[in-house]
Amino acid sequence: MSRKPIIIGEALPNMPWENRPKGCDNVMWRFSKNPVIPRDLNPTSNSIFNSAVVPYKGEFRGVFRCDDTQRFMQIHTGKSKDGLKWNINPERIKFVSDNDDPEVLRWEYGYDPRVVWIEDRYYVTWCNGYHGPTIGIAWTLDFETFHKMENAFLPFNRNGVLFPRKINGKYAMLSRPSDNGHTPFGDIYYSESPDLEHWGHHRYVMGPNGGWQSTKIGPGPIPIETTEGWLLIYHGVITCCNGFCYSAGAALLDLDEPWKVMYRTSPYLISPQETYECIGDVPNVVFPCAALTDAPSGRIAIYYGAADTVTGLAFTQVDELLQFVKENSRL
Ligand code: BMA
Repeated sequence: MSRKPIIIGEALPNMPWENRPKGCDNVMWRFSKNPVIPRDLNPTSNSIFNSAVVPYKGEFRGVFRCDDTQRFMQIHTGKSKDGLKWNINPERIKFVSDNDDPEVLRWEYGYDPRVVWIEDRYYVTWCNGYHGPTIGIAWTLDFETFHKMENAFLPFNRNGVLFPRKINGKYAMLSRPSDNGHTPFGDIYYSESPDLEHWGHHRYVMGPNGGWQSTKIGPGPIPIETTEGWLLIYHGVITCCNGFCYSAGAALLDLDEPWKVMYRTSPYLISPQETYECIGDVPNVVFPCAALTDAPSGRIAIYYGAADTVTGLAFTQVDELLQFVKENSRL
């Protein structure tokens, strides 16, 4: 069946994919061989989750959240031919700085990376420890040398997610201002920058919205450009007797003014239900950080952290997802 192209992007025919299983009518479905990355892929890892994957020269590269067996939070680079079998460097990324500034190179911890190609290089953003969590940025061409740049914001902030192109001539980023702990609140904001160093023109995008997204929300993978707007997959948290529970939904943002939300899902798209999502170091967490897309077929593959322990894959089809977001929206 040929589909109308909706994703504005490249073809990626070799991306991981599995058709929706028979008898399943969910708009998003899981990979049958989840978890795709086990917690102990590296002997030095306690857990590998909340990680980012991108296409690279016909293969795949990624930046992975690997908490080590001291339970220190680190980010590691990894490579894969098929996006499924990964070779993750057992050593954390050791950054260089273009002007050798020790303050820029200072390292406390890093977690929840996102990776995006903008114009001529890959950029990594992550939650970077600098007297509290804030948004770190680095660039790389080869996933071997990573050039650390200035932090985007003051602490405390998490979930910095760059858009894949400039918007109105400026780099653009979503983020989620937070506190220094487990943050019982959280709204998504939009910021822009002429140079990826100086950020301003902050705009409110959206906040908690009841049910699975009643405590806090945060942006997930790099927004996907579609003919109908930016497709943003995001996480939402509800506080239960047992603590936080993380699910994921989607929103459609205006292409030119992405702080304007046109639709957002009232039901979740995926919530912790499989054993590997419900049992782990932090039970009941699905936390998407990356999406691969194939524009001609409209396929989307989402990498998500499960129970802060392993990495899973889920799939959806852009036309069906957009229809679901519109038909099940509550702003
Ligand atoms: C958030 C972040 C995520 C984590 C989630 C659930 O605050 O630390 O890395 O997946 O909590 O523990």
